[in-house]
Amino acid sequence: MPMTDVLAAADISKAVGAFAAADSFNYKKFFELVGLKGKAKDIVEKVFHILDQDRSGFIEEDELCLILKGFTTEGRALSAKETKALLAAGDKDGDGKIGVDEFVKLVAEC
Ligand SMILES: [Ca+2]
Repeated sequence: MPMTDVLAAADISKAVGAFAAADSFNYKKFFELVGLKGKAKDIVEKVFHILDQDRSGFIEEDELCLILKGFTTEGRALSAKETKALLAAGDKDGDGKIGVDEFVKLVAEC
């Protein structure tokens, strides 16, 4: 499923564009701009499953690094620092990856 089936293309473009500068990524602001803030759980879960590109049931560090590309091919890869910070924010149980429930919680924090 393309991300544009779930979120508006204009919002995705705006959100990804807002963090084009290196090390500028702010997940709270990003999830707000992309239109995920306040969305129903099933919508957030759909987004999670799109970002889980290998369908492992988790967003691992390599997928997290490419989270912006998961929204649009025009997105940049996150830096190692940004990826670690996002993982630290989302990985509530400390297993080194983000599960669907953790992702829902992370978005709800925005
Ligand atoms: Ca995965």
